[in-house]
Amino acid sequence: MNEDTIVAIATPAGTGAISVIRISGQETFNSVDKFFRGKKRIAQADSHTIHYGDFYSADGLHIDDVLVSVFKNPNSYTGEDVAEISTHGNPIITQKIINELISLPNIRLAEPGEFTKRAFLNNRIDLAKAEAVSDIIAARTEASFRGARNQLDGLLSSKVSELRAMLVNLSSYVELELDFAEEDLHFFKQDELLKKVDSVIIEIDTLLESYSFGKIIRDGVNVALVGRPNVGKSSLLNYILKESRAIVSEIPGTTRDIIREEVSIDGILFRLFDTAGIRFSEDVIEKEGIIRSRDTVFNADIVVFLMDTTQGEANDLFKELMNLTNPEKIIRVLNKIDLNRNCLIDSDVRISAKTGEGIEIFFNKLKEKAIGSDYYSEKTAVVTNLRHYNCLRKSRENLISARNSILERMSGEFIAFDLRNAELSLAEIIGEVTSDDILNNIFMKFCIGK
Ligand SMILES: Nc1nc2c(ncn2[C@@H]2O[C@H](COP(=O)(O)OP(=O)(O)OP(=O)(O)O)[C@@H](O)[C@H]2O)c(=O)[nH]1
Ligand SMILES: [Mg+2]
Repeated sequence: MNEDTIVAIATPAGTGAISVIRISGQETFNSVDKFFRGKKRIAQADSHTIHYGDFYSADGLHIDDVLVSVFKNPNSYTGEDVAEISTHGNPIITQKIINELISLPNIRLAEPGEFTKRAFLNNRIDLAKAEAVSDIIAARTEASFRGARNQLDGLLSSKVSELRAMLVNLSSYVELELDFAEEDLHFFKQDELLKKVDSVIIEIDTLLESYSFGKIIRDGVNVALVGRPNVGKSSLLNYILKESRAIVSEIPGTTRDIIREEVSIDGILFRLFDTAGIRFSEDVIEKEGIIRSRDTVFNADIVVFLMDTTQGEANDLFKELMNLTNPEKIIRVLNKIDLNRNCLIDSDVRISAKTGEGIEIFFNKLKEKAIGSDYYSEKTAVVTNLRHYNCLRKSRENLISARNSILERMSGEFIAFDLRNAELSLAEIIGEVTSDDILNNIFMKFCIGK
């Protein structure tokens, strides 16, 4: 059990209809009772009940009428005694109440993520799920919310547990065999053992592959809009945003700085970067803008190469882009088809940023590049977190090493050692083996009160 009782505001700072203050730890109910006057003492209340009453300061000032929700250990979010005080949504009130509470001994302000950290330490949730709590709060699009929900529902955790069980089973057979080495007893033939290790590797590979998709649903996709001056990059940005965000003019070289805006298309977050048109220029400011355009291309997940029906094909620029980025990332878009429908310039999609023609097809191309074919279903475990990805890679390396030991007919000790390490790397994902450093690093990124 943790020594300290912790308190924090759990709702956003500022005014609202209601604010909630959350308290967790051994002193929770006694502390609240020092200031709360209701029909009964909170310490005597049943778990999962709500109590109306008044909250007074230590020197007898009426602060607010409040509702106190009671959750007794172990059936609470943290696994400890928890109370949630609902007040009128004013920071003056919540600040006063929190100040009164932390004036008591053994009660202090919570650190970021400390409630969830306690939930993890008290085995209320595993580490992957705890991390999903922070993702679910941070999710800004439908897809990232779905990904986090999927993880909080335990899809990744149960897949990982399943693989761990397979490995534990396997290494125990190998170890058992060692015990009977002198009697030359074999539970598995070499190829059988190999097959079992391979089946785990295949499952891990599927999870590893889901990461590129998982990263996109979690963090969004960076899209660079590039091309020669005047092809309509800023017009396209404005059309997508449905607002006149960037300056558009018939003068080539209008955009100088990178303009960055976010848009959600079918639940996926796209971060659009409108850039300066790339051409030879003597203008210092424009030149700097063009350097930035190239940087943006370099860092983009998708590069939209814009051409227009009134200018040539810009083959030289296209070649340059192919050197700056993976050609797979490029979508060639022909703009201004309203001006010349019979234009013969080759492209992946033809649009008009003026009339909106072809934009839906363009969106489909964007989604296709971002997430590929939709192999993902709500019921598949998806890896969205770099830490999990690295644990899976480590586990895979250990399995490859186990595989080599089997092929080289090494002693079972080596095989068992690798299998055990592969299993431990998986255990790290759900937090069965972790260091304090890893934990602190994870929960530091949470918001206070969660
Ligand atoms: N008819 C027509 N005009 C367009 C279309 N898209 C853009 N324009 C016009 O083309 C001109 C240039 O558009 P911008 O959006 O400023 O072009 P840009 O690529 O951002 O140009 P720079 O910032 O200078 O590199 C403007 O006069 C736009 O109104 C289109 O689809 N059809
Ligand atoms: Mg522009």
